[in-house]
Amino acid sequence: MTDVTENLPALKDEALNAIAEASDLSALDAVRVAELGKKGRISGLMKTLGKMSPEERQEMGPRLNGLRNEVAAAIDARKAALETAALNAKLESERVDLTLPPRPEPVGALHPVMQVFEEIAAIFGEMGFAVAEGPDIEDDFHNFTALNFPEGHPAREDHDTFFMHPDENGVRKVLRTHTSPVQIRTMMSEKPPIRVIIPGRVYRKDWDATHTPMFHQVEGLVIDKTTHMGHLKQCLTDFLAAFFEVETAETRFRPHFFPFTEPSAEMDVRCDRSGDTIKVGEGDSWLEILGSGMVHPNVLRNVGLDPDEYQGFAFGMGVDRLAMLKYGMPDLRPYFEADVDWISHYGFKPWLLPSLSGGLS
Ligand code: 2U9
Repeated sequence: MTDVTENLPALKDEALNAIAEASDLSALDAVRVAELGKKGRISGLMKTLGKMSPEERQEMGPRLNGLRNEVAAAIDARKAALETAALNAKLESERVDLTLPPRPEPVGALHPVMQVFEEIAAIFGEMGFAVAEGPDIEDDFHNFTALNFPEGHPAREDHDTFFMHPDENGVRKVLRTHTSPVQIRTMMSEKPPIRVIIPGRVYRKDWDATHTPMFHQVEGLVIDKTTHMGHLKQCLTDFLAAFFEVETAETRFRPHFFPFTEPSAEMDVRCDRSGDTIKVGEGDSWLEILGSGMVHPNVLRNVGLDPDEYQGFAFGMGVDRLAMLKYGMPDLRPYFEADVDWISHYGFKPWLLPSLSGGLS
């Protein structure tokens, strides 16, 4: 035991010197391992405590503990000093030169369809609507059955709709053909009053000059006890004036049919087509702009709402076409071509979020 006792001061000096001389974090860690690691020198001495007589242990225990703590504290202090030095060196080498000219303008921009999504959300947000979202891959119940689509409706055919391969039970999921399943999900999970809009991608087997197999919709839903067709008309008329950034818009309903609304109506907006671009809010022409109606009693029943107590309206609009109309884009195809020239011409700065007070576009 005398050996160890006599050597302890030398061992301590050696360890503290090695710590002081460690010039970086990895050298310091090597000292830590050599002294305090599992097979380290001080750890080895600690292990000898078990074999000592009680009297020896009483003396050596506190001395060895003290040594270990002192060395550990010296390592911690050196580590903090080295870390501070490393950080300072890094800050020094990474100093920002504010006199450098800015980088060239980025060519990327927000796609007009995304801009129009933001604009529509800003307008309806101001009217008290929340935004809801749901999955692109849906089941038959949410996409068709709950929405009062009869068996044998053309949209249920492979010809019009993308179906996934059947699962182990033979059940086929579907790429949603509209965002309406999200309204079903909302009505099943939230209590009226409900005011939501749903922006999203939808999929149909259409592919020609004016149709793409994936396109973008915004749908909306209001459910309470008193909302009627008059509210529907004013809500959408106000929306169109705000969207096309005109004082007032004039609209008219044309009777239509959808399985999920009764009565159903398409809405036209007064416009001027005499020049190169369509001007909303003036002129002698009408432009078909969106579809709408009062939520069908069967749809309310399907989500567990009593149609004698609750009622409301729904609407849907194609966002790709709205973007073409508002921003004078003549062709739908470049939307999906990732053409840098096109996006830098028609795109928007992503940090300029549209708002009614700050300006939509
Ligand atoms: C529920 C109840 C009713 C959503 C509606 C339309 C009318 C409509 C089209 C516009 C152009 C789709 O993109 S488009 O081809 N949509 O005309 N959509 S009412 O009605 C609903 C939705 C959900 C539960």
